[in-house]
Amino acid sequence: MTSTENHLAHALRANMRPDQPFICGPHPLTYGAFWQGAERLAAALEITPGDRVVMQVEKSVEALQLYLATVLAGGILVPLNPAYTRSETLYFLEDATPSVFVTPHPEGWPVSRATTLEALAAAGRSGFKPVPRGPEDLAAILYTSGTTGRSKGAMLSHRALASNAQTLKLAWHFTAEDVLIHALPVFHTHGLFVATNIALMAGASIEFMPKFSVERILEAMPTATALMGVPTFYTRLLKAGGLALAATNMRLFISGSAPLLASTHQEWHDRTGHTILERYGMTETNMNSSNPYDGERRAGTVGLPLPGVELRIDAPEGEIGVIEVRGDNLFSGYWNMPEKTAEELRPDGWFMTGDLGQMDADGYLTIVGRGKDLIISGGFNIYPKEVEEVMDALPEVLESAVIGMSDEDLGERVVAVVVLKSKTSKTALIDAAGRNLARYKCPSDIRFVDALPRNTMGKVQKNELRKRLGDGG
Ligand code: MCA
Ligand code: AMP
Repeated sequence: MTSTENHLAHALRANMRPDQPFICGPHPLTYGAFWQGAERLAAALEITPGDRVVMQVEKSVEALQLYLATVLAGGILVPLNPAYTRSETLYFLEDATPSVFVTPHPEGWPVSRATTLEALAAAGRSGFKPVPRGPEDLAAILYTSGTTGRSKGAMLSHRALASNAQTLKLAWHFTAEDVLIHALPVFHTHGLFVATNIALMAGASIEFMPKFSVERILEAMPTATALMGVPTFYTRLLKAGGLALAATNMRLFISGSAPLLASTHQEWHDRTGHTILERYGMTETNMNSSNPYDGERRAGTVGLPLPGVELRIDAPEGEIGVIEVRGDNLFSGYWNMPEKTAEELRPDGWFMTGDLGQMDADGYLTIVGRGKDLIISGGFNIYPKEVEEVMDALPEVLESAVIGMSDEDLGERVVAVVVLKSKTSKTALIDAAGRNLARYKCPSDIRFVDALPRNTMGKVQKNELRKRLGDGG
């Protein structure tokens, strides 16, 4: 490619055939029509290269087109979960300072331009020429919560996104013959980049679902080839009748974003005859490791480093340590946070993930825990610190500690352990927290205690709390 091209758009369009269906199902759309729609939106954005476009909309094909429109126009996409409260959204708007904020409710935001997706589509024009962008230019900023409670914007370049999609397309054998069931949200790496970029790059089709539904996935499977999901997808599908028959002609089931229990892996194999392929990634790194397509897919492991990705454990051979990653897949730093970037991304290119891992003699990586205080509920990440700050600000609360407790459906669920200043009820506290926190971050349960267990340094002992509350620890 030459420098006159748009690096990511060029890579994603390399295999596209205009007449091939990109979206299949009840509202089909060809590749040609899909990209034309993206070009029309790109014209309507009226941005200059490097401008941020914040997208906070429900999942739709048009949302995917807005992602690509931003890329084509040389902008930087900032996707946000529509479940965020106003105060959460304001933080992102103030940090990202977008030129355009796309939202169904454009009134009353402190931004230069807020508009709906429908208004943008109506203002679209054909004949837009992609803006040239090189590999190191940014294509997206994805916010990922921080252990300090402040979300960090991971800056993702055209190079990082294009190279990871290419690696995964090859590693997982995606071709134009594939039909991928897309039931993930599109404001995270998993649904936006892993699923969408691979399908585009392979010229494959997508069975597009606005949200996860066991029934719709079972209906789609007989004419589809692949599914990408978080472990909750698989545990919920395992509860359904007719799974084995529906899955007969599928070629690939991929799981990631949270640990897949070895028992789920085994049960899936027993019920369907298929072996789930588990992989490991992060917003900052895209995908790092994957179980092999052809070789042994080992339950409880996240497989081998992907081609072009270096993985190492910061510990003596075979022991548990922090997982470090280096490669073209990596982000370019945290937006507006040079100190944070310097702490986690070293000048020699190694990024410290904060995940604790162990590598066996064959090179298979197992994630054994997290060095960072993080809860993963149904594939959504929740940083306890952020929830604790909201709980502690409530007038009835003296102090709180937020922990993840095992949950059969979501893997982990958020529980707040609270020391009260004055009398109140669990539901009143949960409702009050919900005014400032997206629902998925709100505690599903509150446990009242007289004091929080602390070590000699004064740090709350969360493992001890989990044990006391009957969750192993
Ligand atoms: C929904 N709710 C949740 C969650 N999802 N609560 C806790 N944890 C969750 N994950 C709450 C809602 O706020 C709502 O609460 C109620 O459950 C019903 O909401 P609904 O949307 O109908 O729920 P659902 O359809 O059952 O959703 C469960 C889900 C979904 C399908 C597991 O959470 C999901 O799609 N998760 C995937 C997340 C994902 O893509 N993660 C990738 C990020 P109320 O009733 O109180 O209003 S990680 C990533 O990208 C990295 C790089 C990687 O490696 O992939
Ligand atoms: P995110 O905030 O979306 O970037 O979440 C990334 C985190 O999800 C990683 O740092 C891991 O802790 C976790 N994760 C992703 N994939 C897996 C997996 N297959 N097994 C266990 N944890 C995972």
